Amino acid sequence: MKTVFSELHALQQVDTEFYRGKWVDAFEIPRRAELVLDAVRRADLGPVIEPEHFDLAPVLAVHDPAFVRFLETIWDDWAKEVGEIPAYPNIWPPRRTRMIPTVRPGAELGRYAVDMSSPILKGTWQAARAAVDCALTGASLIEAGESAAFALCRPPGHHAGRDYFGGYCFLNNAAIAAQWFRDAGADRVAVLDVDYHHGNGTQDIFYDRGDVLTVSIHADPVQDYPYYIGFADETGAGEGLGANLNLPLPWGSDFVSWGSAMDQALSRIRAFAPDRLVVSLGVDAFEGDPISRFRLQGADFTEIGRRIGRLGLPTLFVLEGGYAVAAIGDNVVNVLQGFQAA
Ligand code: OKP
Ligand code: ZN
Repeated sequence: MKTVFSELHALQQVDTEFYRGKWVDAFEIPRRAELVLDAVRRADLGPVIEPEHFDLAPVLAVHDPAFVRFLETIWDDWAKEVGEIPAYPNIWPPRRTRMIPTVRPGAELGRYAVDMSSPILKGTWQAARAAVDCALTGASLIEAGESAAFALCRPPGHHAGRDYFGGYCFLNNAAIAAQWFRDAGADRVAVLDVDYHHGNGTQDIFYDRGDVLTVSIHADPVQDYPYYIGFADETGAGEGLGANLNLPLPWGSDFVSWGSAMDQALSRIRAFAPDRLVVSLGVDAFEGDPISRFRLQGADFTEIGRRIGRLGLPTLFVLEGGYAVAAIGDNVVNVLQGFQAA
């Protein structure tokens, strides 16, 4: 299968992040993408191609226009007022706040950010757009007849909602691709999120829709990020009732429990009978991940790929998290090779 990759990911680069009350070495670093790319090349998975450039229409098909405009312009506004340093929120609107228009950059940041993990830099918009281009180029390969593609996206996307960003994510690459499949003629699309963290942004975007099934296997939000969403009783709303499946698991889960959650996920997807599958491929369920607490082994990722492959669906893999830099490449490639061997 082809891998779609853009060097522009490196424009999103910080040395530190605020973690448990301290500034520590950043986890979401450019090296992650470089190591995944190296592993793809070493494994001879297939050609690595540059993305085509897409206009904003597919982004605006899932994200709020004012939010998109904010992402596009906030760096300039911030840099003018504060200087060329990473833009972080330090104030948030409390509950019951009237969402009147905000003007000053600090107010804008708090309005759209859900946490402090995703600073806006000079190149953030360009990097986020390039990640979307990778996802959409992968989707268009599938539309052109390929059975699968790998969008090596960075920054990741699954925590970005209709009008918010956070968790290292700015634009929701997987959701944008899923909607693009719909607009290209697919009647039903499923998104399977295997990242350790709940795909809250993707859930948010499709929550009231019955045409896009969202399924996520993740750490129990009682214990881990994103804390406020991702519970099993969130099953969708309105037309989307029954089209969201959350499978939270406790810290320490290994592939015995993870694998049986996956079987539930897969049988739901089979019953939904989608025309296309988007996989939010985070590999931070790995035992050695520095910010996660599941216990998947390298070989388990091969089995994940194999089970996804047995669905027999045209499948777009979109990279999300995974922070054990020594293993991230192998874990991602294991999924893709498992898929191909299915
Ligand atoms: C992004 B992705 C946990 C701190 C979490 C943000 C995590 C974002 C993960 N104590 N900080 O889903 O891998
Ligand atoms: Zn994650």
